[in-house]
Amino acid sequence: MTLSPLADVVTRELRGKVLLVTIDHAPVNALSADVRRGLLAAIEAADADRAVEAVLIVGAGRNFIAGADIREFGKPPVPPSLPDVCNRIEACAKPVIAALHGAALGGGLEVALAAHYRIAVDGAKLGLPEVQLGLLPGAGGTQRTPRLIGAPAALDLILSGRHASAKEALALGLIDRLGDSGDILAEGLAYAHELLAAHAPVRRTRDAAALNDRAASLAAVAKARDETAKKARGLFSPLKIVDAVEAAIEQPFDEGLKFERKLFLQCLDSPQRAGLVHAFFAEREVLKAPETRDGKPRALEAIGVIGGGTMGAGIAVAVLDAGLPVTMIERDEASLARGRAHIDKVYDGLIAKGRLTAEKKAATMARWSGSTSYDALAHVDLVIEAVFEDLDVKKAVFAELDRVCKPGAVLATNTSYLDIEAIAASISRPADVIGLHFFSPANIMKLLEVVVPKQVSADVVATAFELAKKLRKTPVRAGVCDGFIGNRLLAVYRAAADALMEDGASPYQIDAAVRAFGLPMGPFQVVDLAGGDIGWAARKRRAATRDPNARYVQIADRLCERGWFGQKTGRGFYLYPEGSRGGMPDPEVEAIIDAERKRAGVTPRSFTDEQIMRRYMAAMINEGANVVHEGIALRPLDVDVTLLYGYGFPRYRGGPMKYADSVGLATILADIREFAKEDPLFWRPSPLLVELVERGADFASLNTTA
Ligand code: 3H9
Repeated sequence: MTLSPLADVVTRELRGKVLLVTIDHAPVNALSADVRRGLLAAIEAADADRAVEAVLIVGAGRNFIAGADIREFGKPPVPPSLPDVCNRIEACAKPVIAALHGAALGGGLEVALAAHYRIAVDGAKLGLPEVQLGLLPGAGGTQRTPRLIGAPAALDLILSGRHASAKEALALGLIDRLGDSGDILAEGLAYAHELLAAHAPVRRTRDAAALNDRAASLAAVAKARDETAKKARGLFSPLKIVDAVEAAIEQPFDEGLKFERKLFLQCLDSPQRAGLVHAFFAEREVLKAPETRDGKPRALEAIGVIGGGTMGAGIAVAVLDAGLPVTMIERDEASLARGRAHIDKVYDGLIAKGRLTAEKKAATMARWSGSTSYDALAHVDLVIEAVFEDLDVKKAVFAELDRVCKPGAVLATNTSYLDIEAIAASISRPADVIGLHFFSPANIMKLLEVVVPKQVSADVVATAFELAKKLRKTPVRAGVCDGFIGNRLLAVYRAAADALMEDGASPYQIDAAVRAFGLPMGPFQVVDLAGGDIGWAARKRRAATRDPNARYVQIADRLCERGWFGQKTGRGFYLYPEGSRGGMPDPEVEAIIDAERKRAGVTPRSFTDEQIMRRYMAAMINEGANVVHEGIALRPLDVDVTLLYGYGFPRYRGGPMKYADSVGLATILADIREFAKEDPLFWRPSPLLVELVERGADFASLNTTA
């Protein structure tokens, strides 16, 4: 065996007449500089060595190649570039075969496309997911893919970023052969020897003919451009992808490659790429809470859910969908029937849309059982309580759980703000108590705040993270405080929005500015969707402890006093005429706001959308800094993931803390100090923000592994 002198992440070994080139760069064989150098050297060596008649490229471990090394983005480029490596592979005078298993994604698939023949085995995932990172395939993917499989299929693959199975890849013409054993090396070698025996020629994808029907290809581009313009919602790279594929049709291969490179570099430079790459790593980092290292997950075979309201039923559906059995507890038969009906409604909706069959529903519901007696929970491993938000009610539930649950059962509360420490302290096994804060609708929303009281055992936290994995949720570790991470930020940026409204901006302008920033809905639309009564109840609850000197905008209360709770009552901040889903501005609401301004002695002034967003984001970021400062969130990235997965924050901005870094913390702090001139109590700079600015540091510097 000859080891490459340059890097042992790529090894070379002559197997008969075939040079076996193995990429062995854990964890996922990403194409970092060493790998690129090793690949280039291997091809040079193959061309120079008369004993070599063909080259076989394989990946060691679970994947072929997961793509470019994402950690290199934004750093100075190190040669050789991936496009050069791919071109060199394609130019090899001897047949190059790529054998694909596991991930063959992004640059990994581009390496395979530069090879002359491709074989894959079951379980392989082929795709060009660059769009999800704000990029486009930048190593020939936009030029070779359409030449190989045609413009419509290439556009679909590149614009969606989805993974195709080996079987689909064969049908598309992306690979030549589907190996039927799981042994990728044996399959690859057998294929290489077969090609040699058949004197198979070097066959370059750049010369492939799938774009020969020029008119049809251009029509596909026009259609994709149209659809992308409608769907892209502020994203930069999708339209560049369409342009690059168009160049594959219009220009000679080498010109097309140059054009692709130019567009790739533009995407690489964009803040959206930085935001999306941050989100990619952040959503993996949140999984590494300290307790997941120290604790060992307990069994998770049977789950109990207390309460069959919207939340309880949503949680039950999430658990059932993960293949686990659920025992639901309600206080009487009628409530239990309502709980079951809530679950039926979710599944029947899917059946109506053709996304579920009646048989599948029946099989899923066979895992559901209900009872009005807590004794039915004696066997469960984990219980999630989702009853009325009242500390005494919850404590009564936990007393029952303490009585009936087996030793070691995890006892979780879905409270969104109550003191979990107090709940834990009220029973005999506080180390088993944890918060699992789901977001509504619980079977759809990806965020799960794992709220960790002081006395809880590490095993219980590890079990919560394991549950999140089974439910395909994104868990974020949070400490105990009013609102945890997400709702605590929400309360503050919502207060900033209320102040803006009383100071002169209309709720409709504020919502529009927030949407233009990239969120799907503005804060007042969210209130109307969730139900104004919920926030009203919380405000009344807090009234006694509210600082009498703090500004309190009463506009929402005036609407609630009229019974205008939003969509469910047909009006809130917006009007919802019969049958309409989107709201309409309501002149009566504007009149109420005017009256409130007068009552509060405020002379209304106008705000630009930019001024609105500066305040809105400064409030969010400042409170984000506070929750990190207090240890409620482990790191700024935990705040980012919470907002991305639970509150619709645009992924391409990476989250509020990443956004703050991109604006510059000194600018954010200067804004806060400016706003503080009007309301110093509300705009108190977070000590963490001040400290970071003084040190010239950013939030990213705190994003080390937990
Ligand atoms: C591209 O290719 C651009 C080119 O077109 C042009 C260039 C000129 N780089 O997800 P996991 C890490 S853009 C660096 O937990 P799984 C990951 O952070 C790229 N690191 O495993 C994690 O690290 P840690 C296009 C990477 O089995 C560890 O590997 N490619 C990369 O659930 C395990 O990851 C993509 O977008 C990378 N490319 O899933 C594919 N990928 O342990 C991105 C992963 O420290 N990757 N890591 O937390 C994936 O989709 C999944 O990771 C994959 C494995 C499906 C491969």
